[in-house]
Amino acid sequence: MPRPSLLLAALSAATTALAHSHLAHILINGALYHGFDPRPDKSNPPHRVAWTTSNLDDGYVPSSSYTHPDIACHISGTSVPAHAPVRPGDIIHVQWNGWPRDHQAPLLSYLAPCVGTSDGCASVDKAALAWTKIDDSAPVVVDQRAGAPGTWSSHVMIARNNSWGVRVPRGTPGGAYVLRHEAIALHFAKDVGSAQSYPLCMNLWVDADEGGRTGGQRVPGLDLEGGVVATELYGAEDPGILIDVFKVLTKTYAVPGPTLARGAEPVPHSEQIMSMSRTEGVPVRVVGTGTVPWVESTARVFSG
Ligand SMILES: *[C@@H]1O[C@H](CO)[C@@H](O)[C@H](O)[C@H]1NC(C)=O
Ligand SMILES: [Cu+2]
Repeated sequence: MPRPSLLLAALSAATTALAHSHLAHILINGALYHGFDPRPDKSNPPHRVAWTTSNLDDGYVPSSSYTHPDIACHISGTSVPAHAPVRPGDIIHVQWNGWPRDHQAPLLSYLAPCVGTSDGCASVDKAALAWTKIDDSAPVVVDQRAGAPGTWSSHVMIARNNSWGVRVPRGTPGGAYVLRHEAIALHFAKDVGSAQSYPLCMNLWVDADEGGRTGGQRVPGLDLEGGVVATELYGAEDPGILIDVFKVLTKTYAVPGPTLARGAEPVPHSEQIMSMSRTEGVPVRVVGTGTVPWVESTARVFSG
């Protein structure tokens, strides 16, 4: 019979494994598009818009691997043919498969255009994707007291039924994009290499003119010029990555990664809402400069 301390250790290890997460699905104007569940006993629909990954324990990419290509779209991230159609200005509700309260995390979102392919993002080279930050919504909501890690964006996400709204900027040019939504769990981040990134990649088809939404409405364009490749997003010792969240923050939390792009339109905490699914979304495949519906999914109506 194991000693109680070993039993406790085993139990907490099991809890930690369960506590990891993945993309359950995204909701756009009430239409549901499928995420990806990497656990070995799960099956995933072929028309999912989320990239396939091999983090079989629902785990993360540690900050010690920030120069490895896995930081782009999670471990062995591989694109899929389906894209969720979306218009500039729409809010994408990214719904996680739950999130543990003790994984204090900022939530960051990036867009990368898929260029030079005839199938949108399906065959894109992930190492070449240039990521532009479109959301870094105020990661810490309240000041911290010593020993208390404060309230983070992840807590707001949990309270909104594990979902986070990401607005596609109104000035986003039309075309295929990968949306990279990421939580960086900081509960062990006081040690170098121990922050935990959970990058979720999903394919989008932005239905707009070159200059974003037009039709008489003048909006600033989204500045995609400063995009950076994933392996250059973060360093293991960046101030927002190597941090003891249980100490009082003496400075404003330094959000990791590049600055927010001009034209980005993050949804503030106060406007984060829950979204209910009403229908099963019909993803599209990209063919040249246009799209065709992913027909296998059209017959099904979501009953959740
Ligand atoms: C929370 O999300 C789940 C999964 O999508 C859904 O079934 C449930 O209805 C949602 N609850 C609320 C209150 O929105
Ligand atoms: Cu975890």
